Amino acid sequence: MRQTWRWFGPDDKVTLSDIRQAGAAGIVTAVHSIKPGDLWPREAVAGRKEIIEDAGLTWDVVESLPISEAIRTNGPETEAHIATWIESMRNLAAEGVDVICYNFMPVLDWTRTDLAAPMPSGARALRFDLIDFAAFDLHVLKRGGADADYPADVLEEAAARAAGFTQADHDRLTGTILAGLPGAMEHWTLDTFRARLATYDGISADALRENLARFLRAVVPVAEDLGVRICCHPDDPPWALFGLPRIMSTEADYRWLVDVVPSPANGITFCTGSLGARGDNDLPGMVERLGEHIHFLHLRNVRREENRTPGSFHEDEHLGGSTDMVAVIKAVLVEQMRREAAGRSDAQIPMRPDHGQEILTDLSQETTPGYPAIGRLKGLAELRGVMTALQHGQD
Ligand code: DNO
Repeated sequence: MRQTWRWFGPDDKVTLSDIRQAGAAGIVTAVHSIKPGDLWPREAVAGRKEIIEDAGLTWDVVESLPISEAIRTNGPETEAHIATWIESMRNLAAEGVDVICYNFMPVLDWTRTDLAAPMPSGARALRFDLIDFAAFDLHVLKRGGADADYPADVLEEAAARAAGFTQADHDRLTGTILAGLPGAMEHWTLDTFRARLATYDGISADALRENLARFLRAVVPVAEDLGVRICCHPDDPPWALFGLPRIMSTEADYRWLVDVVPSPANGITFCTGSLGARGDNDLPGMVERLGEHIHFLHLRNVRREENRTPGSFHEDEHLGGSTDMVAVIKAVLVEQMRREAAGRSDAQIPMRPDHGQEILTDLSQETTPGYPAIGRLKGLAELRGVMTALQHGQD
């Protein structure tokens, strides 16, 4: 596996030098200042690449080249935005950046209810609490029809919790859910968020799937010509939120993705943290069955706090949590051997330690939620240890 690290650009408090010291060889980044739908000019890509290479690293993966809401909803600007996305992809390919991650989550990217949940060790972790989330949806946002989306016991607990909410609780939850996380394309207020939700009225999961298929039919043939591999990130968490359709949550969803436009260019960002929040996703099995399509790996572990979907979970240590990380890594190594035997040039799959708990000096430093230096360094070191041990004596 190629060890990479997500870097948020020159303003990131975790520097390229820090990243080299952590032992990563590759960088995962984006030109974050350009908004979805706009072009990534070749000079912007080249400039970013130069900074990375000057630090002795390589730019291995784009995360993310964002998909505009117009493309997701098949709005009037769809065709123009798809054409621009393809142009940006050409500019990336011209600079030698050939793995591009994207996602197809409507409105919100990843979602948590707590950015600093205390762990017994003293660490702090990201957490999704289903009751807080439902309390927000039902009693703060007051979304029409929301009560049909939760079982009776969740409705009851959420009502009790919301009854005890102070204004500060409202504000904290609103900030965390609607504006707290990197990757979010826009920062919402309750009103702007309600208006955006309404743009999905009448867009079923099937309609959203068709919008993704339209995008793929246009993009994948060009990607294939350019030697670029695009890879869709799963929904996080992997189920419908706020009544919005979500279509990249399960093995069946990914099977659909790779079959709808079959091509070596059309693949998967396999995020163990996102997919692992569902107990019915068999992660090592998914790597075995879908492995040839995996172009990028996010390795992270969540601890499911209850045995239901949707449910509460928190981000555990990389080798802790509910997912058998060693089994996942073993399955990836088998896939890499298959690729080597087949002579594939992408035998080494880029991986990054995804997220990390805040520990040690992270606790006194303001970093991007989920992306502290030391927690990720520890995650990468543990994952590297597993890879090294499993490969020992095999070369
Ligand atoms: C969170 C991330 C997401 C992800 C994008 C991919 O840490 O995994 O923001 O980068 O959804 O497009």
